[in-house]
Amino acid sequence: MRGMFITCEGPEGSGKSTHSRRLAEQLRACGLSVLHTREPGGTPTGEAVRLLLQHDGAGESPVATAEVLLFCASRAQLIAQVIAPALERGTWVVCDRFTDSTLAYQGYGRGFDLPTLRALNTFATGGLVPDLTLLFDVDTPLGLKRVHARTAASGAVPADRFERESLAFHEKIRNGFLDLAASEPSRFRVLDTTPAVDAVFANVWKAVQPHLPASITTGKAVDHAG
Ligand code: T5A
Repeated sequence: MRGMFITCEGPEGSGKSTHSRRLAEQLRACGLSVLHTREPGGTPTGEAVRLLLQHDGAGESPVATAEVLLFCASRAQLIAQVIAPALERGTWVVCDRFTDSTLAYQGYGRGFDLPTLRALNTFATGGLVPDLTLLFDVDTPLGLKRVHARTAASGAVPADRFERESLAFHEKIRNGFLDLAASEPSRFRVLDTTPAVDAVFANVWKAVQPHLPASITTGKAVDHAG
């Protein structure tokens, strides 16, 4: 049986990376074969593209059109090399960002029209659509505060190109994601990540549980203490 394809989306600092990793662990604890991956990245080509996009790895910032195409290039490689084969062999895939990020950041954020971006997404993915999309939503200043605290704590790593964008840009992204979720309620589940991580994860699990195979009734809890 084909695996389930779950994407985790949201603005900066919403906690999608934290919760997508934890979701993958919890699903594995239920006995499922699970692949956790991310965009941009997830393949050698994708990780090279990530460096170009986030840290001006070529020594210059990509122009907005090149930015769209680079995200799509990373996505095409990830689908062909990793996601499609995994789903085909029955592995569940949890992906940290996917096509909705292009609509939110390059569409609502940068101002490209959504039909063009949707066509490019379809070209890159061959039409693959997630079975379930978890939208991690947080008040914009709180999300940015979390990201800045993490950057400060890590010392060496400078804020990336997107993290340096204005508050107004990040507000557009957040509202864009909420619009996308409202337009496709059967695919999206919106999760407020203002509460502490454990409380948010309980809601993540509630959203995913109905999709578990009938043979799996309850997952062995993963101990996150320490
Ligand atoms: N992008 C991506 C596009 O523009 N177009 C596209 O098509 C795609 C695919 C990717 C960038 O590329 C852009 C969007 C992004 O700007 P990235 O490094 O992957 O860059 O950045 P993000 O995806 O934004 O990842 P972040 O790690 O910055 O944010 P997350 O995943 O939302 O946050 P996370 O889980 O790492 O948490 C951030 C901090 O908050 C804490 C965590 O411990 C961590 O320190 N935290 C919480 N603290 C308190 N309570 C909670 N509930 C918390 N949840 C997390």
